This record gives sequence, C-alpha cells and structure tokens, in this order.
Amino acid sequence: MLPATRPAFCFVGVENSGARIEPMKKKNVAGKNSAEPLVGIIMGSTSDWETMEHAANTLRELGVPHETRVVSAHRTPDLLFEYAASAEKRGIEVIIAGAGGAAHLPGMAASKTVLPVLGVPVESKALKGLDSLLSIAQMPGGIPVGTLAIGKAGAINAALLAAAILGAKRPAIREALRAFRIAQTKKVLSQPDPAAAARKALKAVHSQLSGKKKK
Ligand code: RP5
Repeated sequence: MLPATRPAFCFVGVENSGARIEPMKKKNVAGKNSAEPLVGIIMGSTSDWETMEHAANTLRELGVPHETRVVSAHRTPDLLFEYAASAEKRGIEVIIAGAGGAAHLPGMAASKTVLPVLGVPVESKALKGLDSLLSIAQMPGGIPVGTLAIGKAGAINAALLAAAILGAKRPAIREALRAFRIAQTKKVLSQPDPAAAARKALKAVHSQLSGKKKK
C-alpha cells in the first residue's frame, strides 16, 4: 500500500527497505510545500539509483519537489499499478520512470495514467542499455512514453524536461530552468581550451602534493 499522506522526505525502496535517501530541505520554487511532490521518480530496482539520482539531483537544483521510489514492473506489479493509478490524485504531475533490460516500467506506468511519463533507459550490463532503450521507446501508438537517452544524460534530461512541462504554467520553475541554462553556458564559455584546463588541474595537484611533502 502507498502511504495515505504524502511523504515529507524522498524515499528510495520504501516498499523493500524503507531506506531514507534524502530529506528535501531546499525551499522549492513551485509555490508548494516540499512535502507535496510534483514529480514522481520511479525505478525498477535500487540498482537503478546510480543513474536515477541524477534526475533527483537536477530537480533538487531547480527546486522542484519530487519523490523517489522503487516500483518494479515485474517484481511488484500491483504496486506499479497502484502507484501509476493514484499519482494524479496525489498531486503528481509528471512521472519519470527509469528501468533497465526488459524495461517495462515506463510503458506500464503510462498505460495506467494520463500524466506525462518520461522514460529513462538504464544502462544494462548485457547490452549496454540498448535493450532498455528499445523496450522504452517502441511503445504502441496510443500510449506514449517520452524516451530519453541511455543513462546519466537521459536522467538529467528527463528532469529538465519535467521542469519544462511544469514550467509552462509555473513562472518560478521556468525561470529556474532559464537560470540553469545561463549557468551552463557560462561554465562552457569559461573553459574554452580543454588543454589549458587540464594543465591547470595538473598544476593544482602538483602544488598540493609538493605542499604535503614539505609538511
Ligand atoms: C530492471 O532490471 C531494473 O530496472 C534494473 O535496471 C534491472 C536489474 O535489476 P536488479 O537485478 O539489479 O535488481 O527491472
């Protein structure tokens, strides 16, 4: 059963372990209490967290309230149905679903809700995530899943896309997204020469090491 009240913290693996991952202390820009998630990040296994934490981190950076859960299409199908079917009523507006291998989670979640579902193909050991990508992207006409790139880039972009969807009606989120883009551009422009940046990093390591030796 899903908790009747919205969680005040982000949880991963609530059903399996109850492990607390992170409190969402940062004040969000959505005009909502941080105990009221707008985005539900779900994943097929705790092993997907390494990838999906990038979606959570990006949403946190933008101040978008979210929750994180392990919901497996194959191992906990009833929970998946319950999660997807109740998400809208709980105030969730976008679902980000990450899964690897026979990645049925995003598609099945999409089949149980009219909320936008963004799928993140997690890199699998056997086929490097190509299996995940095709499982998520090749949905039958009628049940869309917005499929992102394999792995970390896909997880980050799913969060940015979720923020863009929410930002259409929430100026604060739209502006957070604009600030993210500006900061990203500035960062790239501030390091025009990768060789110079590498030399600078190396120099810093050398001076740190020689400082240690002197002590
Ligand atoms: C999928 O199987 C999960 O999304 C995960 O990417 C993959 C492997 O899961 P574990 O065996 O590591 O739990 O359902």
